Amino acid sequence: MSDFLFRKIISIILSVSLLCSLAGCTPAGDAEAESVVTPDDIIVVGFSQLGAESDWRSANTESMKSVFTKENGYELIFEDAQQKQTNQITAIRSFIQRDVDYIVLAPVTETGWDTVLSEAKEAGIPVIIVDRQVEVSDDSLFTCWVGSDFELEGRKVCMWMSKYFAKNGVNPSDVHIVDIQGTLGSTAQIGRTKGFDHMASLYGWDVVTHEVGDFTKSKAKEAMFAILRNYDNVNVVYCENDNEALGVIEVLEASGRKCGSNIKDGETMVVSFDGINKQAVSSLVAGQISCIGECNPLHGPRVESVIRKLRSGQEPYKYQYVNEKIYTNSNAVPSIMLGGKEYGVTVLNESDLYEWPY
Ligand code: GYE
Repeated sequence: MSDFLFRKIISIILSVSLLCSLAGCTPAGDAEAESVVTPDDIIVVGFSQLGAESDWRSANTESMKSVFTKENGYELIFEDAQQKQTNQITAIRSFIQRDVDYIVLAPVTETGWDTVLSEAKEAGIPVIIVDRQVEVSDDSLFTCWVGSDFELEGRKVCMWMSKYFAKNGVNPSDVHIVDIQGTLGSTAQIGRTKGFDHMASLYGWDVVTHEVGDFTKSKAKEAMFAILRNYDNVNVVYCENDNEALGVIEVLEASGRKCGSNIKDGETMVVSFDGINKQAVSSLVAGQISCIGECNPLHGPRVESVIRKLRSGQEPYKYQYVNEKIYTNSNAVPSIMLGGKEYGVTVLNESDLYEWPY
């Protein structure tokens, strides 16, 4: 190569590098040096979330999204099914097509999962179930489940009510209670209704009716309107989540009733589950809601710990239950005993609202 040509090539390379550094780009050679995490290191997680029907659901989604980030070494593919199982099945099939490393499923209802989970198993992709459970013919179709004991939640809230009534001289036969149920067929609804039916029968309460509230404020309002049109003796409303409780309170107060714990003096007691919605927790502190069974939505870290265990060759527990509290505004019932275990009751007040974690 002539000396002139060599100098020409060098000057072209130098000017391209200069232009690149001015424009902020780096020549291919440097790009490798800058990328600390290679695509092979990224763990791809497909998450099928059932919807966005409640504050609990939003907190659950946020918990997952805040854990499965690029900074933590993940790529999260998030699909919101808008309460439709068919959308969840489609999402799982797309995860299989994309050959993700893990599938996380928050199932809208318990049944109808065998086929698509068999396809995931066939593809060798572990499936982690969160929140509600799946009813399948072969439990090897999912690796493990993380969530709440919903029947225990229901029994705890009912036992709190029973002790509260006893403390305040209310006869069980004077309790005329309705159940505003969550999404029919979901584990949370099945468990909370089962806990309610068992304890109400045990205590001898008058169960006036069950109506579907679908875990939403609007549906719960419709249900409460229908109940007030058809019955005039209801004095306790068991809501299967906070969003329902807020709708129920609106309807009760619009009909001239006072929501509170003193049913002997004509108030209507409202109890609920979750403890996420700030307005609901404020209503508890104000006395409109008498008791909330905590339902913890923060499953992101729990799911990540399962994935870490699987990647280190450990086998996670098949069913992982979270511990949960009972919230109230009164120290009349400091604790309850269920199945030989004592559960403390947490009394909330104004100051707790300022640091409420959701
Ligand atoms: O209680 C409710 C949500 O499955 C535990 O679903 C969850 C329930 C929760 O819509 O707010």
